[in-house]
Amino acid sequence: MDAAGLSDFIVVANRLPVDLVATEDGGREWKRSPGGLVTALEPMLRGRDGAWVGWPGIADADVEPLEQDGLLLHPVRLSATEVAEYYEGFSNATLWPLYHDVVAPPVFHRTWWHTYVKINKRFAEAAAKVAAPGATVWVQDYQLQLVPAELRALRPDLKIGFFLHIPFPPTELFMQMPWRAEIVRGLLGADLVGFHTSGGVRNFRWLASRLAGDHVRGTTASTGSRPGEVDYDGRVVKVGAFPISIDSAALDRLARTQAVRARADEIRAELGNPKHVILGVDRLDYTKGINLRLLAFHELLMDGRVDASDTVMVQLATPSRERVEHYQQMRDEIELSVGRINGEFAKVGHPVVHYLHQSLPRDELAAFFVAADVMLVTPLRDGMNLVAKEYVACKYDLSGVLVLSEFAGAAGELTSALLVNPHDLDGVKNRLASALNLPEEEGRRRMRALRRQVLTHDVDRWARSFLAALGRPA
Ligand code: GDG
Repeated sequence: MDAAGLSDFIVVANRLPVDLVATEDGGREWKRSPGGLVTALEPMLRGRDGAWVGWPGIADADVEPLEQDGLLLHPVRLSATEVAEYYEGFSNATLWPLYHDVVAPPVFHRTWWHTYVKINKRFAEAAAKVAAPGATVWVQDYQLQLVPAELRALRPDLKIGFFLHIPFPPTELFMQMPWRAEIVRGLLGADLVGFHTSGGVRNFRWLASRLAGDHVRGTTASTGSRPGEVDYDGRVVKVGAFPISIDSAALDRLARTQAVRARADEIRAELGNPKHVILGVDRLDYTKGINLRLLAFHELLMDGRVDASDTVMVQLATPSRERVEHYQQMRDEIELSVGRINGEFAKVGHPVVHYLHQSLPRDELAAFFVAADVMLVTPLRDGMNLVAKEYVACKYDLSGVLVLSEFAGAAGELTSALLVNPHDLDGVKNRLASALNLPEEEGRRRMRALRRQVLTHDVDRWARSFLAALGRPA
């Protein structure tokens, strides 16, 4: 922070890195949300007069800016209606399904769009107010796609980066969006637009020349790790792929601790010491393909290819977006499947599917990763999928087999996983069956290759490469 209280490096995200939560006595307190993004950016923010602009997670909360552990937090206020229209509506019922290959039908509401525009302006104004002259501002994700252009209009002196954490959709799908040109122009307000994969880069470059037509003078493709360029409105906008990752070394260390290893043994014992433990860990979201993996498991049991007396499946499903209608329906379907499988194959005291609709502490999650023989990551579409990388980081003894959807961004890097097309149910069944019977030596060879990738490409490297491309070496 300089003498005027302005910051030199600012992250703008829908949520602050801490959540304001209601306490039992009717008060409120801050609770840290231990996301990967915070872990990655924290050292850079702290070392550089950093600030974070975001919503504190509670509607209608009037909160003054605050400093926490050397990091300045600037809360953006949202009313209950704004949360319903900008966040639950346009972000999570329009953009989320549209950007995930319309696996659920996106809902287009003009009022939601108007609120999205209004709130994006509010975030841009908040960032403009706290940025020092020439500061770097890094805008995060699909909730804030109009912020780059709004911010540039207010503060042309700033260096603006934007990163999309979810897939950028195929051009034909994006063209369904009634406000498609506005969104593309919003993103082109940045100096650098980053995606997880080269597919996202390609889609965006095509849409930029198609939709921001008159202002685009030409585009060059990205090569290797060098971002491509779009000449837009007399400026050069860089567009590149930056696959996000995790704090791999920290997770590897955590998994090796005596406490986590002992807990992993205990989990296996609690599950009845089966021969095989299959694990799924996801936010409860329809993009994650939870029901189809239950279906594949169910059919393998019915076919007699998997034996319920020596195999259990554990599905950890973190509660998510419970007020959005599609999520309620999907939860019902998943819980029906779990009940059906257990109804047919469980014994008293020995369920064959263990299902938790809960959020677990980080150490407990690491213990589940250590305990699992097969990890099933089967999204229909996923920007990256950090769970796949977390599993690999926890398998320090080279045990464990990762079954991974081709439609997760992570598949581009984790090529030694058993890759699967989640739309092909027989394919998923066969992959799961081969994962359960994989020769040990092949499993170790695959896991060694996966770990080499994950341990050398961590989230710190991701943040540094993005900021270097933006012209602000970290
Ligand atoms: C979006 C994109 C992209 C889950 N349950 C618990 C828990 N988790 C943690 C996981 C992981 C994170 O949540 C989930 O990250 P994913 O990447 O798997 O999925 P999204 O939430 O959909 O994230 C995605 C990501 O953004 C980053 O760019 O990879 O494609 O959709 O870290 O471990 N953590 C704890 N308890 C739980 O119960 N502590």
